[in-house]
This record gives sequence, C-alpha cells and structure tokens, in this order.
Amino acid sequence: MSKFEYAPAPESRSVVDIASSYGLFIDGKFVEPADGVSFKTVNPATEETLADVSQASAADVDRAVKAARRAYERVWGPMSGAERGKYIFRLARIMQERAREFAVLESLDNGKPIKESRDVDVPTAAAHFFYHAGWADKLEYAGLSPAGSPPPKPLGVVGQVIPWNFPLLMLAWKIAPALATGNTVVLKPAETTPLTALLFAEVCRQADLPPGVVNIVTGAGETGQALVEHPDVDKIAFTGSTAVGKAIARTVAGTRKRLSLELGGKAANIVFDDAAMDQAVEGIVTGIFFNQGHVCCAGSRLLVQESVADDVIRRLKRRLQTLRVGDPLDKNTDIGAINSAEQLGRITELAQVGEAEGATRWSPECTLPERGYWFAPTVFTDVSQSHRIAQEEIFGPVLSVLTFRTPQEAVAKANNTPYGLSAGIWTEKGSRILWMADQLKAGVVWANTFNRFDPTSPFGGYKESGYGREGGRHGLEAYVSLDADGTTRPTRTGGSR
Ligand code: TAP
Repeated sequence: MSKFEYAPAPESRSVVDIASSYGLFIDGKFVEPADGVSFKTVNPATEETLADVSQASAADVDRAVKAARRAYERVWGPMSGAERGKYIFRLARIMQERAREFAVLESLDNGKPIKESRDVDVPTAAAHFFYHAGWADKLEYAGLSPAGSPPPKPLGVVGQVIPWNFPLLMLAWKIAPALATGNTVVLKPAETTPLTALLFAEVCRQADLPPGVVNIVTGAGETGQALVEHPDVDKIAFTGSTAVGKAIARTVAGTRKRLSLELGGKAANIVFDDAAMDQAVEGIVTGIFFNQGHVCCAGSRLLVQESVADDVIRRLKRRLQTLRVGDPLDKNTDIGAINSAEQLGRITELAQVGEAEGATRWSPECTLPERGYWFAPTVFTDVSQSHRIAQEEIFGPVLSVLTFRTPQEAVAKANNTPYGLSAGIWTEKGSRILWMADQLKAGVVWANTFNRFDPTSPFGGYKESGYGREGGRHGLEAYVSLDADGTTRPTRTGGSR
C-alpha cells in the first residue's frame, strides 16, 4: 500500500533577528566581557554558526554579582510583593507576545522540533512566570513558616546554572521563583544554547525590570564554576549532570550558601498487562523520544510485563516507523537534531556498548540529513539489569527494554538505579497505581501519562538525582529564609526518604 507523505511545512526564520555577536547582560545593559573572549553558538541541525557569544570571566561574574547585590539591597529586596508581582506578570506577558520568536530561536540553537518549542517549552516557560507572579504578594500565606512566626524572607543574590536541553524552560524554572520571593539573579545558560537567555535579557529591558535584578553571564563550565565559587552569592541553584552537581556540592560544602540540585535520571516506564496498550505505546514514545530523549526525567527504561512484552514491542516498532526525523523547523518533525557533536559522540558510544554487551539493537528505517548531528530513534531489547544501557543516563533517543512478572519485581527493577527522578505506571487499576507510587523511589510518578509538566506541581529527585524541589509551593522553599533575622541556613529541601 502506498504511504501518504507529508509535504514540508517549514516555520519561517524571518521572525528572529539574530545579532552577529552578543555581550553579557549585566546591570540592565549588554556589556563587553573584560577580556574580550567569545565563543560561537551553532545550529546543530546544519552546523551553521548562529552568533558569537561573550565568554564571561571571573571578573565579569564578579561584576554581575555586584550588580545583583546592589539591586537586591536598593530596589528588589525593599519592593513590596505586589509591585514585584507586576514586573513578573509583565515578563510573562511579553514572553507570550514574543512566543513565536522564542520558539524559532530555541529550535535553531537547540535542534528541538518547532512543534515542541512552540507547544511545550515556550508556553510552559510563560506559565512559570504567570504562576510565580501570583505568589509574589502571598508568600506569608504559603504555609512555608509556622503560624505566628515571621514571614519568609528572600536569601539575597542567587547564582543559577542551567543545561542545554530546555534552555528557556530551565531559565523560567530558575528565575521565576527567585524573583517572586524577592531575590536577584545571576544566571549562566549552557554554552551550546545561550540565545534564548539573551533574548530573555532583552525582554527584561522591555519590561523595565530594574537594572541588576536579572543578569545573564554566558560562557562554559569555568564561568559556572566562577559563579558557584563567588563568595557573595547566597544560594546556588543548579540543573545539570550528576557529576557536575557533585563537584558543586563539594565546592559549596562548608560555606553559608544554600544549594539545590536538579540532576540526572534513568526513569522506569512500567507497563502492566492490563494497560490501555495504544495509549501506553504513545506514552512510551513521548517518554523517551520527546526532545530527542534529552530529558532528565525521560522514560529511558521500559519495564514491560512479560506476558504482553512481544505485543508491546511489536506495536512500538510499528509506531516508531511513523516518526519523522529531520529539520527542526519543519512543523511535521517529531525528532530533531542532537544538540552537539559531543552529545552525539556520547550517545553513539553508549549504543555501541549496548550491542557489545549483547543487547539487540533496532531502529526504524530513516534517512538522516547529511549535515548536522543526528541519531535515529533506537530500541534495545534483550537488555539485562547489569548492562550499562540499563544503568547509565544516555540522554538521547535510546530506549532499553526489560521485562518483569510481578509488581514486586517491577518495583525492585525500577528502583535499581542510583537515580530517582521520575517513573511512569501504565495500568487500569487505581489501587495498583497507588501501591506502586508509594514504593517507587522517584520524585515524580506519572500514571497513564508521561513527561507532563505544570508550574503548580513540584519537581525534583531522590538519591543521585539531586535535592530541592522546583515548581509549586514546595519550590518556593528553596528561595526563602525562615529565620527571624533573615540569615540563610545551610538546609536542604526535599531529599531522600
Ligand atoms: P552539565 O554538563 O552538568 O552542565 C550543566 C551546566 O553546568 C551548564 O551550564 C554547564 O556549562 C555548567 N557547568 C559545567 N561544569 C561546571 C562546573 N564545574 N561548575 C559550574 N557549572 C558547570 O549538564 P548538561 O550536559 O548540560 O545537561 C545534561 C544533564 O542535565 C543531564 O544529566 C540531565 O539529566 C540533567 N538535567 C536535569 C534536569 C532536572 S530538573 N533534574 C533537567 C534538565 C537536565 P557548559 O554548558 O558550558 O558545559
């Protein structure tokens, strides 16, 4: 039977205006870096250079922290919550108004499909600002401190370091709660995806946000390290790999800085024999192939009940044959480009390890573009618990399939990981969902859905997936002091159970 093909439906690039070079955003202005060093950011789908971006040195980070401190002491700290809320609402509205520009820029710099940047990243980022704007004047009623005790106070200057997989959304997760609680911010975006953070800097100017409240310092790992080590930063909020998170925890240990860490994951997506199978297959696809699998909470381990494993794998393979891999700006594209040559190298290496360890590798037939960084959706069956592809975070479009017979075995296998960020359960039985959710050591457990995000819902991990929560009322705790004198306490929020 002949197959209907989709005609290309490319989104126009004309909505974005990328400058040839960008300075650092410090104290409300774009400024040159002290030592004049820059790096290039490229479109991973074409390897075309998009812009030269400044690399912030320790001296630039110091300038940014000083600007944030001044803004905290003179303007943002003393401002009423209601006034702060107005600014944050304004940021949210401008982000919505410029949504198409943000979406196209994100897809160009990151490689993710436009339908995801347009329908998930940008609207969810704006939703985080709207949600937190609403909290700004209600913090004393948030139940963060016991009745009768002083209202929560901001911490001061917050240093934030974010990864490349959801550049704008991770910025929103970080900046919105920090501003709502009265802190000022110095944020370092990932080296490979700085452009939407720089567009957000422009939005801060458009919103007349007081200078120094938000500062954006672009650069590589050393810039992040300079921010983490800066003595006048009151809190570090980090999202990224577990290895870098551990290094940051070591640096911060023994200082008065507060720390929250959102790190890696190796989530189990668990399918029982009574699940609605077509729905479950869609959830498996969303779980691991959304955003090319560059998702900390990706359902990268499929645990399927043995009695239905053959059927699930057959349906899954049939579904994967319909996924379209290619131009991120094409509105039909399901899977875009891998974010960098380095990440492609890591995915390729781990997939080869999977084969060498004896797992069976399968990908649908698909023609990958000649230029850029691409990896076909891949499924490994015959995977055992000890395989590296069942243990290590691949952070790419690669699914490892394991089987189980009983719910107890599913729980034991799901929890057999150093991580504990998320999990999914597919079953018709409500009681089983509740029992499983109670047993699974994961910060988020989805039932009959996967990879759903909402600003009202706290998100965060157990074990090596980090500590602290982002989003919801719980997320506010990471940005306030409950001490009467407003000093910071070296406490962690969230944590293991
Ligand atoms: P990392 O390599 O850890 O980088 C994260 C950020 O830290 C980047 O901005 C990076 O700069 C910076 N950085 C690198 N070395 C640093 C150092 N020594 N001190 C301070 N900052 C440093 O992670 P990644 O590869 O970008 O992101 C993927 C990882 O993030 C995955 O493990 C994923 O699971 C995790 N992640 C977790 C979550 C949550 S919510 N738990 C969400 C998204 C991603 P450069 O970009 O210049 O290297």
